[in-house]
Amino acid sequence: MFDKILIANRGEIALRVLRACKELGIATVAVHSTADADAMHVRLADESVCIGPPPARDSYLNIPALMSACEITGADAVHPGYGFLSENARFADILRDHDITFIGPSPEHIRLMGDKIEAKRTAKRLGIPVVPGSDGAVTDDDEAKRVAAEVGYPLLVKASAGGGGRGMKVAMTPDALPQALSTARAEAKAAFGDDALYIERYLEKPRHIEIQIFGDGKGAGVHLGERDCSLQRRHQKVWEEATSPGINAREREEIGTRVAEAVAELGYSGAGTIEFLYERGEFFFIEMNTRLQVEHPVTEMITGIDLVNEQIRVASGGELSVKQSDIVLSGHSIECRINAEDPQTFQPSPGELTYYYPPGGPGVRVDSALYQGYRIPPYYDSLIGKLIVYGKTRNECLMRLRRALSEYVVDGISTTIPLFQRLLGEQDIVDGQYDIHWLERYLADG
Ligand code: MV4
Repeated sequence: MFDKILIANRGEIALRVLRACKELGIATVAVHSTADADAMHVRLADESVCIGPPPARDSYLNIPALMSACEITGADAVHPGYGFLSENARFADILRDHDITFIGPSPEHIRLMGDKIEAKRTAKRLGIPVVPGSDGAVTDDDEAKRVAAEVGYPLLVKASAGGGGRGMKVAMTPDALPQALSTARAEAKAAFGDDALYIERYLEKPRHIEIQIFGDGKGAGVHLGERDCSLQRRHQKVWEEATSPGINAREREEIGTRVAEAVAELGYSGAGTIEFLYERGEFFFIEMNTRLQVEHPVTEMITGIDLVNEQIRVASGGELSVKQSDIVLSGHSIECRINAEDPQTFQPSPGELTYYYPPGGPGVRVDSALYQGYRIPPYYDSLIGKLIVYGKTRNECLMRLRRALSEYVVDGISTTIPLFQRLLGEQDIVDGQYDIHWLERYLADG
């Protein structure tokens, strides 16, 4: 097992990782920018190192500064959290070259899944259903036209280096294809320095369902059920739940088994998420994420498994604590992302927390690094906490969520708490009847 882990992140996820380390008896190193000197993850860590000025590219994304922090503290492993360097294969390479363990999959698996065309080809080879579309990259407009005619319209042009909604263009009809291709190609070139594109049939009203997986890197693979992340705005998830109210036990078992077999076959190590679009009883692979995700707690709540503890065990060469038959999904969990934003306009709202009172009681978990008097800096993303509730049934979960939101007091800044109170008054939400466009339609209609 590791002696000392450096946590290359900030905010609630740095604290989440720190908690797992403490429970394992592993010493912790926090890193922080000058803007985060007063942050909770710094206060609670055994040691801390300032790694640069506020902009993330100069601090949390600054690989030389992080390597120096490892060197001076003698950390033997790095946990990247999510975002920042969590899916940076070069960072994983450099750590490997310095005999420091990256708590995550191999750089090869990160690289493979970062290339969306290669990821899709791999998924297909492993027997995972994919969205019908081009077989790999489309290199010129004539080829694109031929493929498009077979795939059918509407279709979507995607950037191989994209992901998370970046570099996508819809073409509703053949007339719109040339424009979609040239815009997508120019944007991909500018944003990623890679203009490889591929084509997929456009699914019009799917749900976004992702499956949590784990591999031990030695041929074992398990799944921990799915999360429904359809409620999002501008590709930012807002509300996530496990299990999905949109699929049944047979569908869950079937896709889960398929995915776990693929993970084993791939020799994947650590936590990962396989993302699907789900429409009319069918799953279609879109991407794989090779990191711990923001919404991992809902899976922890319904499985009783500590995902960060498992990541650390596996990265240190241990085995998973569970086999597939030990994993039982029980009850229901919902996560609301609490952002420091105006709940109507979504404008960021940094500033000082003049009063802070988080909810508690049965089935309530708050993952945040907030405390009364803390000043939320303006430099980073606006996620300041996650309210996670658990219930034996979805209905109990909704009742608890309503209750927990009514207790939650955050003064001095605006938060998205009122948005969740509004959502709980909507029949579609109560019924679990929503797709990936539901929230944006709701917000547009006032
Ligand atoms: C799609 C799609 C419809 N059809 N692919 C957006 C994020 C990226 N991970 C994939 N995305 C989509 N891919 C096909 N073939 C619709 C989306 C999409 C979406 C997906 C998940 C959650 C929210 C979304 C919002 C808009 C579009």
